[in-house]
Amino acid sequence: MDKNFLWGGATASYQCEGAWDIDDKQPSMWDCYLHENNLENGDVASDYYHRYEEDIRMMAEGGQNTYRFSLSWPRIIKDKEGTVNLKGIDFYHRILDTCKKYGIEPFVTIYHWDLPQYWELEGGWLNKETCYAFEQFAKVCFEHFGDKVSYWTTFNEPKWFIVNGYFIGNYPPGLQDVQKTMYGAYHVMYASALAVRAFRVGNYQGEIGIVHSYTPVNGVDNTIETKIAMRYADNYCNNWILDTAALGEFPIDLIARLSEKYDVSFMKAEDLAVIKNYTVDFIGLNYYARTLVKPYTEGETQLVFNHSGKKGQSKVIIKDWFEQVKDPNSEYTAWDTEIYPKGLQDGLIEAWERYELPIFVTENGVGVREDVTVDCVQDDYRIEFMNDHINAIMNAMDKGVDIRGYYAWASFDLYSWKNGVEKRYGLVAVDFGNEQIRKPKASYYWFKEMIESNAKIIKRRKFEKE
Ligand code: BGP
Repeated sequence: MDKNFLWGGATASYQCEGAWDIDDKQPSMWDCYLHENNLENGDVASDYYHRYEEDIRMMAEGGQNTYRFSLSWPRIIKDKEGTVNLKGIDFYHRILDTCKKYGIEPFVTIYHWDLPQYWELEGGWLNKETCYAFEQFAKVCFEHFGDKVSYWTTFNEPKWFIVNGYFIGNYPPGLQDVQKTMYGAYHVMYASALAVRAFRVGNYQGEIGIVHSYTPVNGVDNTIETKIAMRYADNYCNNWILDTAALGEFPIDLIARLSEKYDVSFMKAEDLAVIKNYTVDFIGLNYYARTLVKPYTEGETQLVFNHSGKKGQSKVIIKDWFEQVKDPNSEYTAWDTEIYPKGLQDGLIEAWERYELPIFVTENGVGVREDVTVDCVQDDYRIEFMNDHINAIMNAMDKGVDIRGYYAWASFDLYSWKNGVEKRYGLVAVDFGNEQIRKPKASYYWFKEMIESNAKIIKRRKFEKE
């Protein structure tokens, strides 16, 4: 493991690459879903496919020493038979070589949601065949890029794409079905363990983890009812990913509860043995906000997601389990995301106590509408946000948590899924309407200075310990 703390930014293939049908890339489920529903899409996105050199150079010039990005499965594998697309392989070699040229440590996500449509047509994550296809895809990645990559993660945010795709219905394939959510969740966690197994068997260099959309759970009070609601929420939000990937076991009380109403016979002993035997080396935590809950009171399950950027629309009530509430003392973004840095500090400590694995903060950032026609976007709110969250990380490190890196979401402006491009996260502004011109924001310069000073602080701390 590299001794130096990693400071950088993150992106995902679908959100930045564009070039959606170039060089034999096949359509992903997101291409098809957005095209069919006539929604804003990532056909061009940040045109990173053609501009990656400039983007990676700017990372290095911004003092960053690492970059987290994902590999597009439909760019690398052409069909269900597993035919490798060498043009796709070449593209990622160019990325990795550019990282090397600029002294940037690559941190590679194997799957960030862009399932090939040819697998979606077979049922996608509802079909166990997809798990084995993912395993093959992971092997292709290890074989081709293994010499150039030391940090791998299997999946980005299983909770987010499974719950949104099969339970809430706001992401492809747009279903609202608990039983199917359970199949999808199970298959993804099984597929992750299969990839870890392939990594171990192949004896590749480096380490492998998983990235989770971490929302540590708080309760509105200390009553027993609230504690029970918190456990339900934690199982729903966090435990089925982290317990399973890190400890090798699905939370038993979650499975018991689900089995009262749903079929769990698809959970096979031989799959569970793979999950138990092939746990991760580290966990990646994406942190945007916590989940604040109260006990369930009445009514049907309600899951409303705010993609409009008009405040006050989101709602999460899971019948008989818990209700998510807002903290009247907190600030919220236009997309209803609470700004709560303390949640990161508490969550890091909790995750460390539970799993005792090294942690990377693999995403952290704030999405805002911004005018990027100016010379330099003065994003003080982003600076404050990052400053407070990095402080939270430092505090957790002071309490002994083994944290090894921080990735701002995002390295540069990109396509924000159902929110389009108006919800901006980048350290670098991208003027999508004006030849994709790149201009660093104030936060980019701030981050550079922060890295310089904190790199010194972290080195000193290490020195003092030794
Ligand atoms: C995470 C995803 C990213 C990114 C980010 C911001 O869940 O890993 O892909 O999009 O959240 O979310 P959004 O773009 O929906 O605001």
